Amino acid sequence: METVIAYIGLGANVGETADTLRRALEMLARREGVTVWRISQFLKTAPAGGPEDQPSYLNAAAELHTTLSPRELLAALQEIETALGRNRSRELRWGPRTCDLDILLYGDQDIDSPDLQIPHPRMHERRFVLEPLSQIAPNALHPRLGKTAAQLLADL
Ligand code: A4P
Ligand code: MG
Repeated sequence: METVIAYIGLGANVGETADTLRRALEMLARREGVTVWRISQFLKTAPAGGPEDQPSYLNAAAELHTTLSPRELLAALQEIETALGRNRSRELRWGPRTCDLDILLYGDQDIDSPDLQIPHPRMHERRFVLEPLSQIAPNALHPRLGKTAAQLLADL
């Protein structure tokens, strides 16, 4: 099976946020077919979008080496979000959440289907994504925009 390098974004702004991110990464690392290769610092960031008074976020990015398909990886991330107490039915769009795990990049794949878009459609406009991603992978290439994470961050 082919191993692909994928990058994920992690975010939390409810509860013990640092604990949540650590536990999410531990659960991922235990998952068969996933190696957590590199982890950024946990960065405190101002909320982008959503209700005005929501708490600040803790954000991070991680490099995974994985034999899971994009959809298998998405399912694994959603399972972990749920295990960490995320309840989508009670959430506002872009509102507070215990744990949000997004696939940012999956190799050089460009996927645009209703349930899954890779690269993540808003990653290039978000400092809270590009800053941690640039820490671990400044040269990671956005396949659609043809720019690296560091270039996209500099463009903001
Ligand atoms: N989905 C499609 N593509 C992907 C992908 N590449 N990775 C679908 C993960 N999921 C993907 O996601 C909704 C649906 O997106 C999923 O069912 C999946 O099929 P969600 O996580 O339930 O909803 P969400 O988190 O509200 O949406 P999304 O798009 O993850 O939200 P954003 O755009 O990431 O915004 N401010 C700061 N400072 N830090 C943050 O982390 N996060 C948000 C959430 C807003 N403001 C923030 C932060
Ligand atoms: Mg999400």
